[in-house]
Amino acid sequence: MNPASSRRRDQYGTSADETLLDQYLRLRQHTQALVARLNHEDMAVHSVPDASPIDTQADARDTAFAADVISGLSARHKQLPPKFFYDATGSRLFEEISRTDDYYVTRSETALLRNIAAELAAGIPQGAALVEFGSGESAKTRLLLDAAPQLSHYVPIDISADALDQASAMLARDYPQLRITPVVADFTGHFQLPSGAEGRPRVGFFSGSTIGNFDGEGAVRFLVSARQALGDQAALLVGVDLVKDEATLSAAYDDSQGVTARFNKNLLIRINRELGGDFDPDAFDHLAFWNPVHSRMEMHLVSRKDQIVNAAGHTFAFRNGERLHTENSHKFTIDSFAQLAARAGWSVADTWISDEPRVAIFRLEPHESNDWSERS
Ligand code: AVJ
Repeated sequence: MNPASSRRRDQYGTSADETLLDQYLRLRQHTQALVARLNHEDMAVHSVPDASPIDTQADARDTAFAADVISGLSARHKQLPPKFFYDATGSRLFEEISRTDDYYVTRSETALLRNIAAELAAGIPQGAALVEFGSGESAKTRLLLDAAPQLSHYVPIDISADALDQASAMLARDYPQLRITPVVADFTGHFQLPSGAEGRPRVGFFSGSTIGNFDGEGAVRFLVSARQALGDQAALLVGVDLVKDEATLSAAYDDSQGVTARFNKNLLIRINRELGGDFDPDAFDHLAFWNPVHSRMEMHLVSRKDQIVNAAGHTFAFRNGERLHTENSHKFTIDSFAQLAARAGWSVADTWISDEPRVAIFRLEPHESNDWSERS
C-alpha cells in the first residue's frame, strides 16, 4: 500500500513528501496514460498548445556559441555569426527594429504578402505542410495561414526557443485545426524536418530577407538543404531585400531611435551572461555601412579604446578603433537572386515586388534539369 495515497496532491498526483523515485514513477504513469490515448499520427506530431518545441541540439548549440566566440574573437578580423543575436532579448529587439520608421524590410514585405496572399495560396496543395525557416514571432505567417486554410501542418523552425514557444502557443490558440510542430534548430547547419511533415506536400517559407545573412556559399548550401528537406514536389517562398539607394539602406541599419545599435550591442551582453564575459557595451560603437563590392550592408562593433576583455575562459585584446564584424545583410537584384537559386537546383517560378522601398518575394520550384541528371 502506498502511504502517500491519502495526502494532498497536485494535478499530476504528486505530493510534497514523496521520494524522487515515487514522483518519477507517478509522472511516468501519467505520461503513459496520456500517450495511450493518442493515435498513430499523434505519436509523430504534437500540436497541443503548450507542447515544448522539439529541440535535439540544445547542448550542441551551447558549446557552439562558446566555440564560435573563442574562434571569432581570436581571428585577425574579429567576427561573430549573426545567428547569436537572437536570445530572448535579441528576438524582442529585432521585433522592435521592424517597427521603426527606418527599417523598411518587414513593413514592405508584410504589405506585399498581404497583397499576394490569395495568389500564393492558390499554389498551395490541399493538406500541405508549411515549413518556416526563422519563424520568429510568426506575424507574417498568419497572412499565409488565413489565405490558405487547406494547410494542415505548420512546422516553424527557429534558433530562439523563447520566440518559438510564444509564437507557437499563440498560433495554437488562434488556429485550432492546425497541427503545429515547432522545432528549435540552427538551420544554418544541416537540418532535418520532424516526421509531422512527412508524406505530404511541403511548402517552405523563408521570409524577412534572412537569406541575406548567409555568405554566397552559405546561401547555396542552405537552399540545397531546403530542397532536400522539402522534397521534389516542393515550393519555396523566399523574401529578399533588393539593392537600393545607399541612404535608405544605411538608415535601415542605423535607425534614428538607436534600436539597431542596442540589438548589435546585445550580443556582448549575451556573451557576458552566457559565457561569463566582462564586455562593457558602452566601450563599443555601433557601425553600419554599405559594402558595394559584396552588395551588402555590414554591421560591426567598434572598440572605443585599447581594451582587454575576458569571455568563455579566454582573454582578448581590442585596439582603439578595432572592429568586431557581427552581420552581413546581402541585397539582391532579381537576376542575382535567380542565379543564386539556380546554383542550388531551384528555378524562379514567380516574382513579386513590393512598393518602395522595394523587397521581393520569389516562388521557387525544383529545377527541371534535376530529373534529367537523374535519368542520364
Ligand atoms: C532578420 C536577418 C533579416 O538582416 O535585415 C535588422 C536583421 N540586422 N537590423 C536583416 C537585422 C539589423 C535582419 N534579418
